[in-house]
Amino acid sequence: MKPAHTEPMNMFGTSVRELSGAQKKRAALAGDRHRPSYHFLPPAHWMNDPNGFIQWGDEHHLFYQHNPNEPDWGDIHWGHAVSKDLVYWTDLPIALLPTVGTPDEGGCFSGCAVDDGGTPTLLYTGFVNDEQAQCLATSRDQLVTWQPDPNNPILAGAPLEMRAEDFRDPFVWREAAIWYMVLGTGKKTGGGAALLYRSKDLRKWEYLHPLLEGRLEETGEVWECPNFFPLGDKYVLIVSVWPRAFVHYFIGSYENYRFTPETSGRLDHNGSFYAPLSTLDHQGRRLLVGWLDEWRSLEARKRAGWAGVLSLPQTLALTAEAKLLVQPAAELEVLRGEYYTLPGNAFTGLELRGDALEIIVKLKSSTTQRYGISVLCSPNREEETHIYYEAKEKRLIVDRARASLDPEVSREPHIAMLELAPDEALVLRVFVDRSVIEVFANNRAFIASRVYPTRSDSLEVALMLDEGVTVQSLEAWQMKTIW
Ligand code: DQQ
Repeated sequence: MKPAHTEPMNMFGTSVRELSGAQKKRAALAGDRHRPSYHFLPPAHWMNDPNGFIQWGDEHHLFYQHNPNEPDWGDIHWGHAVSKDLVYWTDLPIALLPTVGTPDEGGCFSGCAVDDGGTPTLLYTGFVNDEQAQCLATSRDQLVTWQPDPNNPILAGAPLEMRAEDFRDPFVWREAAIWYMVLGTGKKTGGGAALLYRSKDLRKWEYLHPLLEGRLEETGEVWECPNFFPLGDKYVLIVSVWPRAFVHYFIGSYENYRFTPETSGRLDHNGSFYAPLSTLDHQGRRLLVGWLDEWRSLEARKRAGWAGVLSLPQTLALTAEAKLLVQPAAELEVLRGEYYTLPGNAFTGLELRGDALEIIVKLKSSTTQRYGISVLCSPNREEETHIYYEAKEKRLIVDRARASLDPEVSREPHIAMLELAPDEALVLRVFVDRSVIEVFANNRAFIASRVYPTRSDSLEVALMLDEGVTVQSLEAWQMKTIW
């Protein structure tokens, strides 16, 4: 059950912060069989990147790129929601909106939130006439309403060798008394770059140098939404590669304000996870959330009335080999409802059905090339989504070729690289939430995907087992709704 929020009530008996209009919009869309039931998404219309993710007091604040009038990108505002546990969210009023005659007239693009000596402060990119410049806003009422700084933009103009039209997405942190910021951009000669700045007051910024520059053929044209933070005894830089392609990370050392990557990899190869944003919570955990885009046409989105979902919150850590360890946040376990497990080892078939499930399955193969699990299957198997490991190619796949009878939705497979040791079992932790599939494999590979089954009975779960595969364990839960 949704925990009661203890918030001040107004004379109408509703929370002074919560928007009753938002609840009505949510109620109107609740019957949509593709609308996720335990993932965060806006009351209606469009969301893209998460923004300003911060724990403030005992609450987590989440902002997001939001078009409040259409299920399509455009007229970008900052939507806002709050949660005590990263699971149940309450809508708050829109935090930032494009304002005519100011540097964010064309949209309030991505950014972050910081605690400036007790003052909640947002740093974001304002967009006007193809120019991008950095802006700031503060709140005087505990993060409910936000006032853009009268001196916006606080930073305009990219360094000469960088693309001024791609100069965005501030990510800010503090070292001793000084603030540091990375911005995403691209070099005029080609290749993405993350630029390092510093400031004493968050308002006057000095450019230091590129924190890292990428090679066009390896990591694309422009880097968006950079994140830079310590993890274990290393530092991590995460960038989203534009034109929207993949999410790349670098792990390395950081000394004298220079970052030297030692390893790198993809957080998402070609899937639905994009523009992730991290934050450090009060327990010292590095949390990460990303945007899960749609894979259907504008017409389909208009019929639905909404588009875009937030990923489940993840925690990041480093493996012994200095690789990224990606796990769903432990808080999500409160959503587990009715429990299912295999009756012993005598495996005969699954009686597990549902479109809001968490499944943990451990499979061991001696010979088989492909093995895994299928979800959202119709009884006659004309719709089915396969999630499997390909031993030879050393990769994990969400295979959408038969996920939907709708001819208009995307069927491309989503892929993550995964190399299992010779005697290592495949451990899949799969979250199914209507049109969302999130897969965590062996704590080190992650895929987010979207599927749109058409049949109301596409609810079955089946194992993909050939000779030589044993099921070491299978546990599953029906997941409770958060809305
Ligand atoms: N989306 C935002 C930009 C960001 C991009 C605009 C990434 O700030 O670079 O909505 O999806």
